[in-house]
Amino acid sequence: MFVDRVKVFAQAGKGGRGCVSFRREKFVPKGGPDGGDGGRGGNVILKADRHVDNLANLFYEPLIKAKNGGHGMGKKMSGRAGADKIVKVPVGTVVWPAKEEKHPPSTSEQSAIGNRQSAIPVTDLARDEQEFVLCCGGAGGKGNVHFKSSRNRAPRQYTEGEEGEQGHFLLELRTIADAGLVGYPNAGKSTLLRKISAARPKVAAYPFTTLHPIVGVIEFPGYRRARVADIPGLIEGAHRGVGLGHEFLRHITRCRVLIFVVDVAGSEGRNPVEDLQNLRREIDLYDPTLSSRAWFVVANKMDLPGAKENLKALQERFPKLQILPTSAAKGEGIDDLKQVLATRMAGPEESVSAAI
Ligand SMILES: Nc1nc2c(ncn2[C@@H]2O[C@H](COP(=O)(O)OP(=O)(O)OP(=O)(O)O)[C@@H](O)[C@H]2O)c(=O)[nH]1
Ligand SMILES: [Mg+2]
Repeated sequence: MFVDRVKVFAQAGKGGRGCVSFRREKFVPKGGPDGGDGGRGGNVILKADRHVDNLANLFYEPLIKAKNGGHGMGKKMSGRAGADKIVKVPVGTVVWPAKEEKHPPSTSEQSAIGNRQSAIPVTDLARDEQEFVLCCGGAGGKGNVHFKSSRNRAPRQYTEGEEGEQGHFLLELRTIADAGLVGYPNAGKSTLLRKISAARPKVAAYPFTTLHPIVGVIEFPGYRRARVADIPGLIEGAHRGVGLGHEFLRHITRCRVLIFVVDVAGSEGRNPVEDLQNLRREIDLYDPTLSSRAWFVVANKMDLPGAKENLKALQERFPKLQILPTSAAKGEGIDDLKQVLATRMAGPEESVSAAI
């Protein structure tokens, strides 16, 4: 199962209680207080790991708890620290504060996650091995050694450990990629990705073959490389939830360039010019900063009848636009596409954040 959005409840460990104890030893009468401190509670830590590709582990275990600290002991011994809970998440995971709800969230709630609570993310784990302390463990309590004074030589005071931090969070994966393929179902996005990279997304003649994002890596001469994301097909009305909806556009929000793939032969009875206009509109409805992102068009299925005329119409309608004719099936125009990508990647890096 591929999970790219999940709500969790995280709770760090409580600190251990301080100890009340007195020194008892032969020949040391009234040895004084010697109760040690409690240990700190464990932290809940999120860690980005490139070997993890989605959030499915948290879907099944949406309650993340770290261990409590141990209580203090006699002879001034501190309690042990509670073990941290380290949760591995895919690189590109963005964390938001989420609405408080009864916990743990049930599986049906998971699928119908509401809006996030705030527009500012808690963290964005965009680098491999990046760590973030989501909830801090509570400090340990103080043992009675700390309460000794000239007036009170046998203190019975101690303090409890502090509670660990806790909260509800929404974790969202935003795939890390340099370029994203956007297009109607069956336009040939996955076929293209197979041609330009070693990725092997499924290709088939029915719509919505691709059900979750897949990233392919393209190697350019000189050890340069680009990551290209293939996402499920988009159709008109996606913003209303038609087809697989807008959900997957989240995975191209970090891309520097968007590649619009159209079936230029109109092999399914649609018009490529309208296809492109609809795709642009859907992108804009999802996020206007996404529609202002650098983009170009791949006119695919050039091997089919009618493609040449439609390509001309497309070029006339969008004279300033870069349009690359390809036939992914026949492997034509693939080198040009790689070349264009290499050039675009070599350009100045516009800073593209998670576009929040
Ligand atoms: N004739 C021809 N067929 C193509 C070409 N590119 C892809 N196809 C075919 O079109 C169909 C859909 O290809 P996919 O690569 O699965 O399309 P997709 O855009 O990834 O589709 P979804 O994953 O459903 O969004 C497959 O049967 C491909 O073989 C092409 O250049 N010419
Ligand atoms: Mg596909």
